[in-house]
Amino acid sequence: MSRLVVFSNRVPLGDKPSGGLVVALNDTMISQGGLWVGTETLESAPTENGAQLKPHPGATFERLTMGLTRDEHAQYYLGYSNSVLWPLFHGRADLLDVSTGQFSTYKAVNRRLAELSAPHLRPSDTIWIQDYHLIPLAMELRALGVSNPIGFFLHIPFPVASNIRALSDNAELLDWFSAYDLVGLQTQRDVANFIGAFRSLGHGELLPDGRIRYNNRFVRVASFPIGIDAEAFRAAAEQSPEMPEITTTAQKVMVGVDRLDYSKGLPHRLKGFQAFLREHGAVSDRITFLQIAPPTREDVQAYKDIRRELEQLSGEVNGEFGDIGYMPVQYIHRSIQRERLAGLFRRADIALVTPLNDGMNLVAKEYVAAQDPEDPGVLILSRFAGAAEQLAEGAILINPYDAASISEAIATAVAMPLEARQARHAAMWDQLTRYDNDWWTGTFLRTLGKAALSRRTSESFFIAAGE
Ligand code: ADQ
Repeated sequence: MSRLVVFSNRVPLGDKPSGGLVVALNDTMISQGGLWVGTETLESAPTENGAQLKPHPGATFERLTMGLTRDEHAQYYLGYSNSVLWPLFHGRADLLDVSTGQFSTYKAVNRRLAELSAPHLRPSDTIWIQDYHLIPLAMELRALGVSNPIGFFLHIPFPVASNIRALSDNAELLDWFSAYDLVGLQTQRDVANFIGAFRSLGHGELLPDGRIRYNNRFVRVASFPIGIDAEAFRAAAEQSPEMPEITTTAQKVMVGVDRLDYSKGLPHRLKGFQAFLREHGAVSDRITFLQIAPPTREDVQAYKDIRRELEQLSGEVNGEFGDIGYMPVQYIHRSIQRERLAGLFRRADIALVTPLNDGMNLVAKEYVAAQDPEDPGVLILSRFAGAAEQLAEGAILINPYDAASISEAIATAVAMPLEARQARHAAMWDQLTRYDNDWWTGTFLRTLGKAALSRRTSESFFIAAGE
């Protein structure tokens, strides 16, 4: 059997992995073994580049990391990855923060990672590269003669062509993607954007079999919505301890859990709750809205701004509607353990998930998985989350830009009868268990195997035909 080699910016080094990508792949690596390669920012030698990969023994699979200097961390990770690609791919070209050196460092880090990893690869390996930090990696590996099947999965949305035009070097982006055998995206919407970008920016040709031909390279693109281990999350929720945080006089608890990121629509969420309290507060049961939002990427200005805005808004809502013994918004600014998170989800009557743009949104899936099927809570979900393609039948879909839409959804959720809640939950549970984490990895890797075979056949045909 072929060995699986995963590349991602971060490799799980502690015992408890966190973050959607790492959680999803960690289970696969534990069950089938393999090699996981990533980066790590060096603390001790800030001016030295890592000259070789560092092994991290102690897991059931092999782990190797490449050290990044402080400067590389600033230019490659905080810079090009998170101040250019992240806002651009989330449709926020207005937040692009381009500065000199980012683009060349981003490419240089990818090149060095390819050079240091190539000697560790075997001819029969299947290579799976993850997310926007490492888009050029396949092209760099190919340049070193690596001809293994190489797949890529993008965890965030794929942007429309007009947004890609905001990248000065957008032609290179298409070159990078075309070095893969298979590009996996979260949704059908992303696949349409990907094909559109190749057609309008790069004169790519869509072949009848669904592949894109671009500069005589062949890349297959398809959607593989990332899943969770729903049964395991449900079991964790059943066994989870009580949640002291939600001891409250309110009769209903509504929850939100997100990294503190501008793509998650957190201010919109609070404005929607504020609209609900203004419209329905007097007649409805008291609701506490518990928002857990640990900070991330705090060195990036846009993240400092969103934190300030959110603190101000929650103070405003509490000032307007708070009472002795009742605080409408509880805003917790830290991470909590997955087991406790599962218990919190199960206890919450409503989840409010309002991203302005999101690849998938695993919190929405985890909330559904954690529910008691006999007495489930209600999911309110933005139509801009990738998860909305799968969960439309069971969730209340909202437009996060419209506070009245959120307010009405909360009112509907509060009043929803048991039977309707059960039926909606059953529809979503069916999707979660059908398209779970094993489905995601298994389907992607099978499709990659076939795509690599057909690429070899087509490319040798074009070489033979002298094209
Ligand atoms: P994220 O943007 O990080 O992921 P999400 O899909 O919601 O968003 O995954 C976050 C993960 O972190 C979830 O498993 C959640 O439980 C956990 N988490 C969040 N806040 C937490 C907290 N306060 N304490 C503990 N755990 C917390 C990116 C993309 C998404 C895509 C995933 C996976 O942006 O669109 O769904 O990758 O592909």
